[in-house]
Amino acid sequence: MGRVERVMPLLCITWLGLITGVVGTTPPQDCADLFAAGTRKSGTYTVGEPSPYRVYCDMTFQGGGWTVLQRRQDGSVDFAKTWEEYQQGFGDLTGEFWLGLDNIHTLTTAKSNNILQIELEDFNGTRRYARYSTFSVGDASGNYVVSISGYSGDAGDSLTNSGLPDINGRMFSTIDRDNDGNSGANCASFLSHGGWWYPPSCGQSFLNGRYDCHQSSVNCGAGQGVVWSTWGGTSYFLKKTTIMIRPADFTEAPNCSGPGVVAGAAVGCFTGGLLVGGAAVFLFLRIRRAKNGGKRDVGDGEYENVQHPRVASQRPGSGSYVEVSMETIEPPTVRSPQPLNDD
Ligand SMILES: [Ca+2]
Repeated sequence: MGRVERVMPLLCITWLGLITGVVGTTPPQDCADLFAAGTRKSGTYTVGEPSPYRVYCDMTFQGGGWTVLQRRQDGSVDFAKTWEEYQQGFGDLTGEFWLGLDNIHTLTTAKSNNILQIELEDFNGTRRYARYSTFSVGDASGNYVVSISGYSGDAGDSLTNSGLPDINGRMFSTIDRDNDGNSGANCASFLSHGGWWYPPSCGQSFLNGRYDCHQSSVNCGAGQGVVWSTWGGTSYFLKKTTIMIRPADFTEAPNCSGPGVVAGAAVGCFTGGLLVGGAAVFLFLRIRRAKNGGKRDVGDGEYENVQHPRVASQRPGSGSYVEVSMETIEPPTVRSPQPLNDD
């Protein structure tokens, strides 16, 4: 058996084993893991180990793999919720929702670092965004302290402006749990009614604020609605918000890990192995035949000519052949010396 024939099956088995081990047995921790495993359709999926939970994955936005933490779009869900509700999450994953602080903590600590992407849209249909290069949320025992930095975007930085508005290092607060840095009030109940990481000034961003503030019939004060103050100020109420994360080291996976692709690759690998193996066997036999003067080994140290006129007409060599070719070649006759005629 040729070297290639021996190596190809080993390569195939190793490759398939790696794919099966990495993709088939590792539970997805977030939407990026699902993307790496071949999922390309946006929607709700189960992630998490050892306690699974449902998330919404955006698999098309800027390369996909995004796990959505929050969405506002039509005011169908009231965000004036309690501490416990913000811990556990609320709303509809296919509509408006808050994923929940415990899940956000799990998500943001499962990977070494995550990018935070905030997509905003006003009532004119204009879109802007803010991106932060680091983002994580602590656990319940520390009131879900947020670590955030590295702004870029075109909506302005309403989260980590230096000074009082900076939410980095702040605990989470709700209408019934005042962990904010403002000693005179509870920012959540005083302003937006939504849960958030409020700094001492109560901040510049209220993405969980009251949704109905944009209506002229509703009397809202500054900072009470859905606000990103570096875009239009604290009374410019927005229509849509999406908060999502993705691991910082996320790279768009090559199309070689999906279940269908794995099956295709396995078939391709098997077919390729057959082709290479067949070619090697063919070459091997050709070389052996050439070495045996074009004759096929029929065992017991005997050879027979193949059915090929050029080979069959070759001059017979010395040795014991069983000639079954197109022409039977007689061994050279040795003329016996003629007896001398004594006559
Ligand atoms: Ca307070």
